[in-house]
Amino acid sequence: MSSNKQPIYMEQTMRWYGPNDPVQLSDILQSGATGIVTALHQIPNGQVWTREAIKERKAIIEEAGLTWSVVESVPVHENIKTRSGNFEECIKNYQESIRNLAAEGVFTVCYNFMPILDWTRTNLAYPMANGAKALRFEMKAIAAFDLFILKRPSAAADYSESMKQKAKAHFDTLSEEEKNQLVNNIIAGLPGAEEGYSVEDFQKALDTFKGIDAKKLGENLNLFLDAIVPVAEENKVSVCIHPDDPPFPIFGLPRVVSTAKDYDRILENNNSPYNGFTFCTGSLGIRADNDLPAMVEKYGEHIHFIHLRSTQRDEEGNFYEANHMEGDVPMADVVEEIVKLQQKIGKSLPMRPDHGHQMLDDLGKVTNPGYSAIGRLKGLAELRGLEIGIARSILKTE
Ligand code: DNO
Repeated sequence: MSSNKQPIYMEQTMRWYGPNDPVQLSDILQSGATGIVTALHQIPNGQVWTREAIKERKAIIEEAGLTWSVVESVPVHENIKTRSGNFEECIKNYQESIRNLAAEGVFTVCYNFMPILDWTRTNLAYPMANGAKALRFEMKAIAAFDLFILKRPSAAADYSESMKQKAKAHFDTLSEEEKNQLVNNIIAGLPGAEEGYSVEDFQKALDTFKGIDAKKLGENLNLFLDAIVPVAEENKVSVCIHPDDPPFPIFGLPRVVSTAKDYDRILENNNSPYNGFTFCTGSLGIRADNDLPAMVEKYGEHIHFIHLRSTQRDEEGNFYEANHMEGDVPMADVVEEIVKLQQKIGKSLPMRPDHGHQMLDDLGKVTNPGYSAIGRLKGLAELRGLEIGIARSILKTE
């Protein structure tokens, strides 16, 4: 990098849940973001995203002065994950959606391969010392739901004796209302999850994964990619898998996108430049064994989309969403690697400040958990400054 060269910065984006999102496109414009991350949430999982539907959404975004940068997500139907029922038709439809997105000029597609539940939290309003509210995942609440509400047949084997005791003690303190709230938080579907379940349906859904361990699910992911990546290549679409959130098994379900080893397996099977990752620091950062800056360095050319947020974990597997610059994620080190990567590949990568605390005026509003405006705006402002500072200092020293 020579000192008179302009640094390449990340493309700043924000997630927007579509016309029903309480955060409007005009609000996002004021945040300074230029890109939108969205999905056609109205289309049921497994069905084709038509060119008309894509075009219509794109026009709304462009009218507001923004660009549709990334799809998050084209959801992967559960039948694809279990390779049962009409999975072949679902895969064909997925291929068609990729073609249609490319035809309408949208070239980055995020997805995940988490069985049944997308991201999961137990508390959506965990109070911070300063009065803001954060999302939290608490193991004893998960265990209480699993053991005493869901009563999953093999649940007892999945928790230590001391966790079972904690879960029981916790469960006994919960009012009926709090129990319902916990059930809702865990299985009714957080924003973007697309599917929600009742307790009964949830157990039925779990049963469809009987006999599918991590090895099998990893194979099913590879088979899905065998069908998808060639279509992505043909249409110059980058497909980028989001890591598991949390990145460890829950409710006996297998996990296959939680570690660097998982990344290796995904690339070994389909080593295409169009096959890559949504690098989510908040999800990956829950595991102390994930070295995030090293992962950016190693997998950089396969990172097509970035979620920047931080989490604070403890030994027991509990975590909450910390301020973007605090918690366990070494944010400055991660951003430094991203800055270097972008100069190396000569490309700006789309990034969104992921989640944010519910704070200030947003405390009195109905918001999508994790996706209120002000907390994300604060995160974006901090990340923008961090990136500029790092890029300028690297330019000066090289
Ligand atoms: C949560 C998000 C997830 C994620 C999907 C990706 O805030 O990170 O909803 O978008 O799992 O497919």
